[in-house]
Amino acid sequence: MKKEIAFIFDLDGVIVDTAKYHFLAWRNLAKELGFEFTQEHNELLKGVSRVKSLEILLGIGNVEISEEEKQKYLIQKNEEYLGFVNKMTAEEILPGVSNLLDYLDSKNIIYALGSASKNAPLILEKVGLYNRFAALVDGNDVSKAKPDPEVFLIGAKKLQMKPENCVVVEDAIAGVEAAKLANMTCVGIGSKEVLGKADFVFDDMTGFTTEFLNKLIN
Ligand code: B16
Ligand code: MG
Repeated sequence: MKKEIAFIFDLDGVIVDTAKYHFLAWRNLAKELGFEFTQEHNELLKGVSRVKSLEILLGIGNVEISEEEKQKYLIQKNEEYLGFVNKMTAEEILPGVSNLLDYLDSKNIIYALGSASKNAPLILEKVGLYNRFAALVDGNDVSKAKPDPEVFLIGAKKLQMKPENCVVVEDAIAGVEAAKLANMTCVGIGSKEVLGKADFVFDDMTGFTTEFLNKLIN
């Protein structure tokens, strides 16, 4: 086991904002099922797996459908979502991310991805970040969704780092809980009121100043 620090990044809401594309695809599905799906409703799906997201959406609309229909709608929603993902470019990398990755590279600090998304590898490829991560853990690798710590523990293992030496960057409550259950330091991206369990909270990724990073590392 190496001693030094490593980072594990969530994807949606941290590296890129794919929530807006999830929203458009889920909203269209809700429309088809006969009810309205709002931005507020979309907040409930952040960091949540695709299958669980559909369950929440159906609950919002008070709609009951068969297992077969659920499978059909999951495919339909993902196909629409992929239509947006396929148009993504490096311009969609959130402010602060590239500077942070450059800083980590300059200090030889390794980093992994820890995302609930099964589309994570494709998204990273689209925005040109795929080759920069030392390890990827996505929705295809986990059997238990956040807030279970599995995704981050697999990430630490792949990086050959002890959990307590890992820093997770997360925008969802479930993700912050998962990081703390994994015994990792957690930086929350979003509002302090929502992500209160994180060790540090920044409004966005530009919060990673050199001063903060130097303090964290030393
Ligand atoms: P997919 P993260 C999560 O990504 C999203 O926040 C969540 O809204 C989505 O349902 C989930 O990925 C699954 O995505 O349908 O692409 O497998 O925040 O964990 O990077
Ligand atoms: Mg997220």
